[in-house]
Amino acid sequence: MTKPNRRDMFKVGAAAGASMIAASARAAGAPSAPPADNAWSNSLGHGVDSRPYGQPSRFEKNVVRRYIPWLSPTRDADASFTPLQDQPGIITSNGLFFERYHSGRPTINPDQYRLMISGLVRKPLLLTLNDLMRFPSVSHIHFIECPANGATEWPAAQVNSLQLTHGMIGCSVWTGVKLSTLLDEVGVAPDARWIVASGSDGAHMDRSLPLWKCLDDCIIAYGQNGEALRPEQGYPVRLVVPGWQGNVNIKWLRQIEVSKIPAITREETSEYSELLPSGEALGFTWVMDAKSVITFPCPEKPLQGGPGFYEIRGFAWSGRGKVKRVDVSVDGGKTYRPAKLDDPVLSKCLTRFTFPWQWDGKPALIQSRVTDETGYVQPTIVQKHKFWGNDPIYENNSIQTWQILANGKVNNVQLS
Ligand SMILES: Nc1nc2c(c(=O)[nH]1)N[C@H]1C(S)=C(S)[C@@H](COP(=O)(O)O)O[C@H]1N2
Ligand SMILES: [Mo]
Repeated sequence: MTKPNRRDMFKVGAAAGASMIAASARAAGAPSAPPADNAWSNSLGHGVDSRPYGQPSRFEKNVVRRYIPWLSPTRDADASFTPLQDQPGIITSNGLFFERYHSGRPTINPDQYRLMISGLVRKPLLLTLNDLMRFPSVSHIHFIECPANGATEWPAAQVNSLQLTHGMIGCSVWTGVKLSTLLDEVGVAPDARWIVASGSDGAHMDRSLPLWKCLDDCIIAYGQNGEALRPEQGYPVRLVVPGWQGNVNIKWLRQIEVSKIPAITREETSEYSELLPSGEALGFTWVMDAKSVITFPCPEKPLQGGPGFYEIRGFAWSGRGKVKRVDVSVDGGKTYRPAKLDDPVLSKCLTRFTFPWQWDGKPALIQSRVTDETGYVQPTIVQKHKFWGNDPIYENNSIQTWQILANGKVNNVQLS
């Protein structure tokens, strides 16, 4: 192999750089001097005692969770959405992680917090938060997605916003104790097959989970992205069930009961089962199937600066494991080319992808399509409708189409 000389590399870099710079940046011309001093360069800044708990720049004040006013009659039984259009990497900031409450967010004093592990066990436990923290711990990055993410988009493209069509997902570093460690400690009876996890909010939300999943990768989490769980996410303790529907990730966790059979609650049978066109109903749907979405450009982030180079960016994820590949189409799904996956690519975790695009300034239909490590390929909405019918609520993981207009604006559209 011949070694490229420095001058050649510089030339290649310069050529590639020039072609990548958008028209607006070129218009500014070659620099003749460094940027002028502004007020912030001519005075002392704020001291280290001015903000014991940090805040985003005040210029980022529009980057907030949002909700859809018509989705629910009350805010304490509602959802707010993560602003994915402003999330640069795979980690969702704690203050921006979507919220889903069935009866509002309780305020729990950690000194009074107790977690009970009971049922078909040799030695039931009642743990304080400190007791819990003494167990061997793990720290893993996983997404949590509500299966109602994208619900408004089942019948048609209804909401012109990435945040509101895809924002019921967040991805965090969850730190805590593996549920298997605690189940080991209490000694599960040989005939036990299920657990019921319940929360201490007003809804006392509870969910049944098969024991095998609990012994596999579930975490009783108290840490989130370098600090304690936020109250929104279940402070002081939540259950994290990697890759499975958001609703089983019980927040404000107060009890794990081991049993032989699942406790069928009203919600599990009426809300989280799906009636299929065949007349049959899917009872337990747990795993979040693979999904991807382009986060730039999107309705909130149009193309600014005319034709030229743009990096298409997005996220892909799968509840069944790792993302294997992402393909991007700029012609409404007629042809696809592979996107680049950004490290790290982790199991049941957001994966970032990028795709270089020379936009010719003409209208375009852009899409991303993920394939996960099991070989599952993200379906189109037409394929989804065939199996699920036209008006389900949950599990809309269909390919998203963004329509780029000649002026750079972006619309949410559905192709039939
Ligand atoms: N105790 C309790 N746990 C709960 C809920 C709740 O209302 N109460 N909502 C569930 C639902 S439906 C989802 S999608 C996730 C949302 O997690 P997040 O609010 O941290 O985003 O929490 C789940 N855990
Ligand atoms: Mo949910």
